[in-house]
Amino acid sequence: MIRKLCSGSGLGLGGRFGGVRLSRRFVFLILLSALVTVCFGAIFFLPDSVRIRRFFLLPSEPQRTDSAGSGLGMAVGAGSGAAAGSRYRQTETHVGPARRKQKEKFGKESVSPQIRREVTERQHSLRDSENGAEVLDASNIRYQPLPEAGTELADQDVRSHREKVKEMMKFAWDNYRQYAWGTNELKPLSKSGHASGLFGGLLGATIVDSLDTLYIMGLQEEFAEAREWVENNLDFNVNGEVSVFEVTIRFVGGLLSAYYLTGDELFKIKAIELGEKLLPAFNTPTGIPWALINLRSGVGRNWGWASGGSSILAEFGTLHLEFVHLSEVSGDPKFAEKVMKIRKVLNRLEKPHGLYPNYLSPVTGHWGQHHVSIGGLGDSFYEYLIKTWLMSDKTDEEAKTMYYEALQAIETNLVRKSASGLTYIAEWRGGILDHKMGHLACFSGGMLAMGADDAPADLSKHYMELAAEITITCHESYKRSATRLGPEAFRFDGGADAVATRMNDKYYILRPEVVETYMHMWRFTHDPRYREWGWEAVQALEQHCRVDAGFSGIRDVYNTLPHHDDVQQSFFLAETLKYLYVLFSEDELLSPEHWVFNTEAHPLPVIQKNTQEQVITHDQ
Ligand code: DMJ
Repeated sequence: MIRKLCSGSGLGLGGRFGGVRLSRRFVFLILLSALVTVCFGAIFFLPDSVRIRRFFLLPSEPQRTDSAGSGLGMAVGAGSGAAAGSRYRQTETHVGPARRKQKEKFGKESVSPQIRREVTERQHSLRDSENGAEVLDASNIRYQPLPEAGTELADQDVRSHREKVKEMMKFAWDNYRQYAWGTNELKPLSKSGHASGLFGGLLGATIVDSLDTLYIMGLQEEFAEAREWVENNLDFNVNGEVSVFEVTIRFVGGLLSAYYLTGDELFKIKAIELGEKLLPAFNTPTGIPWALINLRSGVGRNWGWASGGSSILAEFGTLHLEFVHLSEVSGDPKFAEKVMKIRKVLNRLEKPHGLYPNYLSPVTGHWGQHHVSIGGLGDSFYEYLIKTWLMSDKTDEEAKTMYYEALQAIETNLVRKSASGLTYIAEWRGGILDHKMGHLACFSGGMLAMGADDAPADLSKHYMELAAEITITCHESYKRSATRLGPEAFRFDGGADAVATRMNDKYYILRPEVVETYMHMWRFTHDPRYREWGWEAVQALEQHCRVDAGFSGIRDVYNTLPHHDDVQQSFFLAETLKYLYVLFSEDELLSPEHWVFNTEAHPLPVIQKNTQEQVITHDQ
C-alpha cells in the first residue's frame, strides 16, 4: 500500500530526485509508529485489567492440549459447537500459565495440612469397592472426607442410624437407576422419569446432585456408574432455557464437589465447561445476571412473574461460592469477577431499614417490590455471605460485614416471638409483617450457629441462642403435624402457632432445611436432642414418604392417609440424606474447619489464606 502510494504518484518523484527515497522511508516510519501506538493504546481500553496484567507479566508458554494434562483441553469435547470451541481455545491460551501455576499450587498449598495428611494416609483405600470393582485411580485423590465411613463411631445406635440413612440413599438411587436413569428426577409412583422446567434440556440432575453423597457414603459401585454417565452423557450444548441458580448450585456445585473429593479431572473439566456456558447470563447493563439462560444461544431473560422483570436475590446472590471455586480450579479470574460485580452493585444500593428486598432489576439496578424474606426468594443470599467469609479462610471482610449488618436488620425488623414463646422470622412486605415462616427459612438455625463465633463483640452467645430458638420452632412445625414432617409454610397469626393454615402450604417435598439445621446445631453444641430430632425425621420419612419405588413428597403433612406428589426431588439425595448421614457421623467427616457446604449441600473446601491473591481478584 505504501509502495503504491509513492511510486504511483503522477509526479514520478521516485525516478527524478535522490531525496525521495528518504521521504519514503520517513513516511513508512511514521505509519509504522502510528500503527504501534494505536495497537498499544488499544490494550488499555480492554475491560479486564487482570488479563492485561497477565498479558504483560506472565511469560507466554505453549499450551498443552493433551486430554489428561491440564484438563481444560478436554473441555471443548462432547457437545461443544465449533464456535464455542474456538472461543474456549482462545481463553485457554490466554490463561494457560496462570492455570498451570494454579495446578501446582493446588498440589502444594491450597489443601490444608490436615486434609493432605488424611489423603496421603488413605489414598489407596478407595481403589476397590465392596464388590471389588475398580472405582478411581487413587493417585488422583487430593481431598477426602475421612475417616472412612462406618468404622469409627463408638455408639452402636448412632452407627445403626447412619447405616439406615445409607440404606435409604441406596434405595432412592437404585430406583432412580432402574426407572429414570438419565432423566432429571424419578417419579416413584409412576416409575418413570420426571422432567423439571428448571433444567431446560439438561439431563441427569439426580446423577450429578448425588455424586458426592454416594462417594461420602462409600457407595462406590453406584458412584462409578454415575461417573461413567457424566463422562459419556452429560452434555451442556442444549437448546433450552435453564435456571442459572439451579444449574449452578446443583450441577456446577455437584461437579466441583466431586472433583474436590476425588481429584478426578473429569469433574473439573465438566464444571468449567458448564461455568463457561453460564457466563452470558451476566451480560446485562448492571452485571446482575438473568434468571434464565439458553445454554446454546446464550440469550437470557427473567421469570415473567418476578416484579417488573426483576432478578431474584436468592438466585443472583447464591452463585458466589461456586464461581469463586470455578476461578480457583480454572485459574481464570473471570468467574470470580462476575460475582464480585454483583456484590459491588448490592453495596452501592440504599437498603430500606438495612434490609435487602428480594427483587432487583438487572437493567436499571433498582429494587423492585419491597418484599424481604429469609425464606424463599431471599434465603441463600444470606447463607452465602457468611459461607463466603468462612470459605475465604476468614479473609473476605466485606462479606463478613455484609452478613452481620444484614443479620442485625433482620433481627430488628423480622424476628418475633409467638404468643406461646416460639421465636420465628417473619416476612416483610413494604413495612408490613407477614407472620409466616417457610420451611426454606429453617436453614437459618444452622446459618446463625455457623456465624456465631465471629459475630461482633458480645453477640456470639446471643446468636447461638437465637439459632437454638429457631431450631426449636422448626422442630415444633414438624412435631405439630400428624406425619411428624413439616409443612411448606407455617403461621403465627389468627391463633396459629407454627402450623400451616392454608391448604397450599401443607405439603412437604422432601426438603432438607430442618435436618440441615439439626446437623449444624449438633456439630456446634453436641446437644443429643439434635440427633434425636434427626432420627424422628428419618422415621417419618420412612413411614410417609417411602413408596415401592423410591421416596415421594406428600401433599398434606396433617393427614396420615397417603397422598403422594410422585416426585423424588434430586435435593433429597444431595441434601436431605447427606445432612442426615453427616448428623450421625463423627465430627471429622467434612469438618467445618475445612469444608463449606454450598446451598445444595455440596462440600467445597476452604481456600487457604496464603494462596488466594493468585487467583481471586476484586477489580472492575
Ligand atoms: C435446594 O435446591 C437448595 O437448598 C436451595 O437453596 C433451596 N431449595 C432447595 C431445597 O429445599
